[in-house]
Amino acid sequence: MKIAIVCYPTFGGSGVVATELGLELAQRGHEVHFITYRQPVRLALLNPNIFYHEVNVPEYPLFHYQPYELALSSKLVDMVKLYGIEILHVHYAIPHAFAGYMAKQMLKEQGIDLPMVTTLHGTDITLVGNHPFYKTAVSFSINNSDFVTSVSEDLKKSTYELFDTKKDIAVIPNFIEDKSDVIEHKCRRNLFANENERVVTHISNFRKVKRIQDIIKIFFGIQKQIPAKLMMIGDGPEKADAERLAQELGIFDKIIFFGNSHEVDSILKYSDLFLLPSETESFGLAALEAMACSVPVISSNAGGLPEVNVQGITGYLSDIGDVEDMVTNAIKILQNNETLKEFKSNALKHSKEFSVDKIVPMYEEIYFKALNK
Ligand code: GMT
Repeated sequence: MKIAIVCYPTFGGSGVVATELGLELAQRGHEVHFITYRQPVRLALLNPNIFYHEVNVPEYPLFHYQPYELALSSKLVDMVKLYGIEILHVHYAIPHAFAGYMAKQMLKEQGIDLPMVTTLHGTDITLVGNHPFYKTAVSFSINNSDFVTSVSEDLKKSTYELFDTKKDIAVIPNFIEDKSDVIEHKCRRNLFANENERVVTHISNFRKVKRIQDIIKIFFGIQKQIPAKLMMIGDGPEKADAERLAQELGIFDKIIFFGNSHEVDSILKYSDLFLLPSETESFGLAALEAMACSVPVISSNAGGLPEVNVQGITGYLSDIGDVEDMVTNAIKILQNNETLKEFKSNALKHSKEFSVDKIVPMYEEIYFKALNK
């Protein structure tokens, strides 16, 4: 099949899922065209089945806001015609599904029927999409997609609760590739932590929903009882406040702020615990990435997290903001080597439920249906 993928090219989860999906589809012999404003961070182009088409939005002083959707929908039409693309798969409803709909309409006028699959990722529904300024257009885009998928049961439920739609939504969980060949660099661990210290890690875009202050507070509680270091990977608006809080609590020297890193897997490989106390999380791909590297998870029980992190098996879940409970649970996991080993092994085992081989065929099935509808 010839598939166009539209996504955000940044470090965010939806862009990562879309890129990994495209790469996997290309491995399986499909022709994949990424259409977005910058080359996705995880996209390597050394594959004859992978194409990247950049959407350019020329700056024009008359426009207070440059019309990205217009440029995207035009590019989609041009690329579909040039390459004979058969399916459009948009990740993150805003504004991709809306631009996709416009492209569909333009193509229809030219006798081309382009089926559109929209994958909802979370904040496009629960935070941004739900804003009254966007809601009407998001409802419209969902209702006018040929197929809609969501990354968790919880997100599906929220979509029905928040939007005026009766559209069938197929739940296709996020997936993770096998990480067994990622090498555990003992020497790199030694750069940041002593032998006797546990390594606790967090990865995100440091937005408010991630409750970054809770992470610092949880770590504060952990290191009072067990020698530990905290690895903070990612960047975003909450980082400065987190650094300040760490200083106030006197633990700044026990925390490494890496910023956005391409070393995520290798850091996870030497981590002992992953923290994700988010306010809302449709799925929690970062938690799954941690589990695939044998790292148990302390998370909140928000959104789709209970579909990923299994209470008492792969980690623990607590109510949002219950820092004390999260510290207690973290200590339960970290306090002795035997328990830690068991949680690590459970985390890895459970991550296999979300393997590429189990999940990617679910998307292929939707594409076949879309082509034959
Ligand atoms: O919040 C993020 O981490 C970024 C955001 C995005 O749109 O890229 O992530 C959302 O999509 C991910 C991939 O499906 C999910 O794993 C995240 O849980 C989801 N974020 C939220 O729902 C807050």
